[in-house]
Amino acid sequence: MSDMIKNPEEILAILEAQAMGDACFSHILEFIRPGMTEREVADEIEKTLLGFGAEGLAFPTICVSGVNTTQPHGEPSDKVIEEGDLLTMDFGGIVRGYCGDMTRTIGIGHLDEEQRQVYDLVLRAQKAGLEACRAGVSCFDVDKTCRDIITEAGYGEYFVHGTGHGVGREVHEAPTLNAKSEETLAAYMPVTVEPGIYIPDRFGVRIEDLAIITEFGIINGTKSEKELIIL
Ligand SMILES: [Mn+2]
Repeated sequence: MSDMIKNPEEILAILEAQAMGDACFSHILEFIRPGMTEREVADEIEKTLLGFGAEGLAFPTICVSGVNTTQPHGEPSDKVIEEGDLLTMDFGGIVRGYCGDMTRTIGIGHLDEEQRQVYDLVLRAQKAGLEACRAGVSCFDVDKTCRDIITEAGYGEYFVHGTGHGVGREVHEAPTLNAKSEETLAAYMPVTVEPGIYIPDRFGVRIEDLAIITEFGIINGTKSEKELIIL
């Protein structure tokens, strides 16, 4: 339990790592052009985090586009980022030993109606999940909040992973926020909220913030825009 609850020094390091992620995302929005490959963008994300002074990467950067967004843990490839693609970027740096972790999905050029609808659904679930987070709430219930919204909209079978996880020296720590969770949130636990929908052979969307639990709700360490961005 005490490992899940972080002290002020740990919380500040995590928030700093997350601020670094926000600054990186802001730079990447300026950097991305259609015609670049996933790998080029992933390399720029990693170079930017390290350039900001990250001691290392919390995990290998995920940067996937088009049909590759259907893989929640896909690796960046030489696929060219094209108009009409969704692009999912999941990344984090390490600050004073502690990990950042954020995911944003953006559109390139133009999106179709279903891509927009699924994006809005994931965003609605993600916001509801964050609102459900506070000390004393069970992790199961946070997952259920997100999962019910996605299931009621008919996409439940495509939400193929848990809602989130604790973060610390490791990017994936207790508690887990999923349908089997038995932990209860407590003040000063850092947790991610990252629902996703992955439609086979079509596209996927994931949106992830890293928040600090308090008695009254959360301190969201992730400030980046999450209304749909189309470049
Ligand atoms: Mn995560």
